[in-house]
This record gives sequence, structure tokens and C-alpha cells, in this order.
Amino acid sequence: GPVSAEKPLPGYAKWKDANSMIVHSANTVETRRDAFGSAGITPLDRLYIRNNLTPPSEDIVKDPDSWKVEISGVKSPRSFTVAELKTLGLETVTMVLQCSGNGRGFFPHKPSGTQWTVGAAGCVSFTGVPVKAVLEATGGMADGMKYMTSTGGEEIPAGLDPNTLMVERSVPLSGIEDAILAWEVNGEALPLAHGGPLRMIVPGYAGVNNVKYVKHVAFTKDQSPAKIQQSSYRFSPIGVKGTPEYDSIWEMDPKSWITMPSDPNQPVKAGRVQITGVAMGGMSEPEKVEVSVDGGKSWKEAEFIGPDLGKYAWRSFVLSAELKPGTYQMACRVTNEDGKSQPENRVENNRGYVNNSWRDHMVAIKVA
Ligand code: MSS
Repeated sequence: GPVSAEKPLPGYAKWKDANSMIVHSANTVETRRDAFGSAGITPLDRLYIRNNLTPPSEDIVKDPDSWKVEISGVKSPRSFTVAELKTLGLETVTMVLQCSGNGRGFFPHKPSGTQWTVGAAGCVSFTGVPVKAVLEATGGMADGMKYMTSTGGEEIPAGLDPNTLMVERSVPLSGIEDAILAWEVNGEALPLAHGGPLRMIVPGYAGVNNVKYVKHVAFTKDQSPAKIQQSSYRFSPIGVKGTPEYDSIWEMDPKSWITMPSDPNQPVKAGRVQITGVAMGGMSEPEKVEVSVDGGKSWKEAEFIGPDLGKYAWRSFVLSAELKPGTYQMACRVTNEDGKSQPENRVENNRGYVNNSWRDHMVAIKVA
């Protein structure tokens, strides 16, 4: 099996399967490329973790039903406990949760931040109440609002400007269509590592927009003044700091990668080889995945494996190939139902966000 991570898992995530993870730091833990499996859904003990700040105390998930969230920017502002939210509606959405910086490790200019390869992503099922049901229960949105702004429940270190430290993200109102306030993931109570007791889930949107331990949801005229909204997670050119004039990282694009075989140091036996991977469509369903074993010169259509779990989920795929001894440059690319496909090359940007280049995600495999 794979070698254990060099750094230990952080205390709040000790329950993760260490052999499946690469521990970058106490707040950044990646899934190994060969640990996704072909079932589609990512087991919770293999799901990546990314936190901007130290998570709150484990105490907050001891009595999840009593956690409170404040709702404002509506006709009748009020707060709800999780127990109260549970009476308003129930929905499950299976979706790709992916960090904006997934694939950062492939940018040659070495952007600051975690050097993720492919594993800052997973496909999981969140269960909770639709944001629309919460809106209905609070008399609907107040007039003139343009964003939904969610605030995380981390403790802000004393003496520092809260506006620069709060994990607060605003998404455009189109994002609320399928959004839920979730208290369960893969059928289990939401653990602290993934935002328990309550998390804002905006399907199709990059990881950062899915605010953990959410304590306030506000419908607002403007985007949050928090640094994480104003300057971080902005698509600015290399060498240029993010500012509101650059696009915020919101909707995700189609992306795929090969999961097995993927170890360049572990030769594969010549003959019939099952090349597997995962493919997501972003804002619409993945429709077609192609695989290349010659670095993108020629492509063959792969087959999806397992059930279709909806437009925000990824699907596992397989291509059965007859391979003679040699070295193969394996690549894959997905096209979604809107006809949007992965680009050959990454789009350069300062912080190394949203890399979905098929060329950057190739793996060199030896067949012997
Ligand atoms: N939330 C909060 N509250 N805090 C923090 O820090 N982070 C982000 C999200 N949310 C945070 C939050 C991010 S950034 C991400 S990715 C995500 O989350 C992750 O998740 P998990 O569960 O996996 O850990 Mo990048 O875009």
C-alpha cells in the first residue's frame, strides 16, 4: 500500500485514513491520487481538508441541534437553531467539493499557498434544508439584495480587525437556487473538520464558498468586506494582487484526472490495463470523457462507471487499453452537457487558482 504521510493528521482529523492522505499542514490535508476509488462517492475518511484558520473547538459539534444561525437581509430577520431548521425542509445534494487552489502545484511560477496536486477535491452527499425554504420562513429576501453572504464560526484572534479575518464569502443570488444549510454528509452528522454543526453548501461553486460552522447568513447589497472576499480568491494576473476588479472564484469548470494507474515509479504489467479516473462537469453534467495514452495526440472515449448522481457530482470512468511495454503519457479530458470542455493549457493567474488543464494533469506510466 501507499506510504504513510510524513506529518501526522491534525487532532480534529485523527479519524481520517492516514494511508490515503497527504498532510501538508494542520489545516491542509490532501487525498492521494490513487485513493479515490471508483465508487464515485468519496468516503469521509478520505475527504480532503482545507481551513483558512484554526477550526473552533470540538465542543461545537457535541450538541449540534442547539447551534444557532442568524438570518438577515430578509423581511423577518431571526435566528434558527439546527433543530428548528430541521422542521423546514430536507434535501440531499451529491456534489464535488473542490478547493479553488486544487492543481496549484502544477503552476511553474510557484504561487504561494498549498501545493495541491489533484486531491483537494472529493464527491460527497450533503443533507440539509434548502436556503429557499429558509427564505420562505423569513418572509422572503429584503428588497435590492444581490448576494448571499455567509459567515464562519471561527474565533477571531483578539486585537485583529475582524473584517480581515472572518471567513466570510458572498455568492451571487444565482448560487442560492440549489444551496442548502447542511448538518449531514454521506449520511453522518457533519464532523467539525467539514464544517459541523452547520455548513452553507453552494453546489457547483468552488470550495471556499461553502462556509463551515456557519453562524450568520445575510442577504446583502454588497459583497463582504472580508479580505477572503475582497482580495483573496480573485483571478488576477501573475504578479498582481487580487482586488474586486478581478473575477471572484465562484462557479466551477469541467475537470477530470486519472486516478489509476498513477504512480510513475510503479510499472504496470503489459497487456490489458484498466485506466480509471474521475470527471466532473462543473455547472452541468459530465457528458463525455476521453482518454489519451500518447500525451494527447489521439483520444478514445472512456465509459462511465456506476450511477449518475446528478449534475454537481463527479463520475468515475474507465478505459480498457491493450498496452505493450513502454512509457505512456496518460491524459483525460471531460466535456459537460453545455459543451464546455477542459483546455489543454492552464490559465495563468497569480495565486494558482482553478487549474483544469488536461496537460498539467497527465501522468507518465511505465508498462513492463
Ligand atoms: N469555512 C470556514 N468557516 N473557514 C474556512 O477556512 N475554508 C474554505 C471552505 N469553508 C473555510 C470554510 C475552503 S478554502 C475550502 S476549499 C473548503 O472549506 C474545504 O472544505 P473541506 O470540508 O474539504 O475541508 Mo479552498 O477554495
